[in-house]
Amino acid sequence: MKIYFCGSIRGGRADARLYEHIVETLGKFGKVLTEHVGDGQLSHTGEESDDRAIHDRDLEWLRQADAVVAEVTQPSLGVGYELGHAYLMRKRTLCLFRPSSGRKLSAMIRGAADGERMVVTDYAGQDDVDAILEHFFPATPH
Ligand code: 6K6
Repeated sequence: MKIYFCGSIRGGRADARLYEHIVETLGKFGKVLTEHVGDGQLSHTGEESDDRAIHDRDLEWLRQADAVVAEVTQPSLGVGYELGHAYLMRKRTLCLFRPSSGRKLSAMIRGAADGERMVVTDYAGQDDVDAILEHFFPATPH
């Protein structure tokens, strides 16, 4: 199972520690292709790198992914762009949103959810992540 994780980078790194926790937990369910998004040391400017190379590499990883998980509380153009692509690629997608942030999730994300292929889950924080992921990822036979 290849998992593409999305979280804000240039949109702001306030939730970076939470992303780190989600990426770590996702490791139980498969290979996370975008581990750098959960790097707590990464600043909002991202590493010095070529933007086109980042874009093209990320879209290629997205194509390869079996599932997409996004933390969508911190608004990010890049995450929204990735989710639009994931939707058109018909990827199984889980969006995690924290209403306690005081924000309201974009209608273009919540309105895309069908509860099956595209799931939006409201949650309180880090302690809920494990149970939500257990529920989203079907148990794999050993
Ligand atoms: C290299 C290592 C860490 O960061 C970098 C350079 N920047 C990016 N590298 C990889 N993916 C990126 C980078 N910047 C944005 N993305 C993708 O867009 C990630 O997959 C995130 O889910 C999303 C964040 O978008 P912004 O608009 O918040 O930056």
